[in-house]
Amino acid sequence: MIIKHNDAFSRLQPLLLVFLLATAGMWGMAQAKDFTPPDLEGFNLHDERDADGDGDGENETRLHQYLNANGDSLVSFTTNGHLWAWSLDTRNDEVGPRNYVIRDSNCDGTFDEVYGLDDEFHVPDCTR
Ligand SMILES: [Ca+2]
Ligand SMILES: [Ca+2]
Repeated sequence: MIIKHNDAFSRLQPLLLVFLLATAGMWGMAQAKDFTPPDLEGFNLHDERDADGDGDGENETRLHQYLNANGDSLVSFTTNGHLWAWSLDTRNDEVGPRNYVIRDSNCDGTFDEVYGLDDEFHVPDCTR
């Protein structure tokens, strides 16, 4: 179980590193709406680390990973005090609506974009 969790966590890194190639036509970008942040009920903090969300070599984004008893993984993304994204990676369910990233593109507190776990997303400019 631990290996599975670590694998799920580490695979977020390439998503953060590759931002220049983010495509405007991706699934999440076409939808602008209000996505509800995940419920942390049953989840416990498992790990924290810093990551580079804009490719400049500085790890400006704090990741908090939470796990529940099923091995489902929630990760929050925080830069300069703004929590701007959540990802949910549901164990034993590699596709579909229970695996996603939601992003607040303009720091207004509303998560207005949704991505697949394999999509590219990056730190919003408003966190600077
Ligand atoms: Ca950076
Ligand atoms: Ca927003």
